[in-house]
Amino acid sequence: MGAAQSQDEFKKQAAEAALNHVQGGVVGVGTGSTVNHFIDYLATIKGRIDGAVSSSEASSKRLEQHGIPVLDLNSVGTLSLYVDGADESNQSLQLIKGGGGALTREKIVAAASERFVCIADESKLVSVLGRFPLPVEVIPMARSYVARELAKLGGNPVWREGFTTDNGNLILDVHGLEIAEPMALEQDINNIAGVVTVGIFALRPADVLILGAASGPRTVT
Ligand code: ABF
Repeated sequence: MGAAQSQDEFKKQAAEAALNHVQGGVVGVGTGSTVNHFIDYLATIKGRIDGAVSSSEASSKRLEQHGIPVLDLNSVGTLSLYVDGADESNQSLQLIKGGGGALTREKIVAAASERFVCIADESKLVSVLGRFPLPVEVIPMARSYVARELAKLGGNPVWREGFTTDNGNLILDVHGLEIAEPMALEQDINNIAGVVTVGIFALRPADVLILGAASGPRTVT
């Protein structure tokens, strides 16, 4: 089996294992290829849930294609469960997210959920966050200003040209960071005028990390 094929198998493993956390009600659903597998598995038990709150237009479309009702977060209040992927996780379940560009709505739904179950293949577990370029969603008119401020923090920001988020904003991907203090950096970047969301999920980390691997799925808490 090729590396890419096995990575996808590991994503499926984690996605399927996340079904064990579904206790009915309304489920918060993230974005990305691992979550796409979760949505497909969720469809096999859709009679046991009332619907989903989605973190992106892409996930909403996939949910609706399976006949799973997509509900407005404003109408459902606190969710008991949020399932989403990540680009990186450290051992404290602090994450880098946003490779798929959905970080703002992902962070909102994660914040509104009691339990955040992160699903990933084992390659996403790292000792120090930052090898994956850090996504930062910015208001278009502030792109250059925010880029200058991010450079002052030691990063090399690159505009994700040609990409607009579901919220009509732009993304800067910040290369060259070694994020030894994820919570501090999340707060520092949050405070830059023009930043909508930074893809560090440390102030609100995942509660459970399910990693797919050759030896089978394992849970980190
Ligand atoms: C999403 O999942 C994004 O925040 C993150 O970039 C992505 C990971 O993608 P994949 O599951 O395709 O590796 O939540």
